Amino acid sequence: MIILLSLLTFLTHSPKIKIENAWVRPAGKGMNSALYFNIENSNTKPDVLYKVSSPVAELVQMHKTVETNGLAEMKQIKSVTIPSNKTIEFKPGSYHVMLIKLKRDLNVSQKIDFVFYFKKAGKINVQAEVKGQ
Ligand SMILES: [Cu+2]
Repeated sequence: MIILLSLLTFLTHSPKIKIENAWVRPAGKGMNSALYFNIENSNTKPDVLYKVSSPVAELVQMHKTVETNGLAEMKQIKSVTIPSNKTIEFKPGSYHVMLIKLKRDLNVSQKIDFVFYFKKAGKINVQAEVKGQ
């Protein structure tokens, strides 16, 4: 019975891709902001995040901050591969999702909706909280 129940639990919620600790920097309308989170892939195969969308910004891009000659620079990236059984962190100074030209103010403690697009897992809805640093 216990084995059967565990199996059912495993089959019904096998969240292969989990997005956790999603947060957004507060910023005013017309400004830019950034979204940070962790992606955990508990699949046996890698998956690829290739797009993030949100109704709050005119443009949403994936970026990576890289250091060239001691200067931090942001580069747009087309996709991020999440290896099997690994967690990738989107955090300040590294990968982030750039929210360009906000359509509204993002105030602390508001919840903002995003859609993440993965090659294998498909669309995943994510809610991120606006947090002061
Ligand atoms: Cu950026």
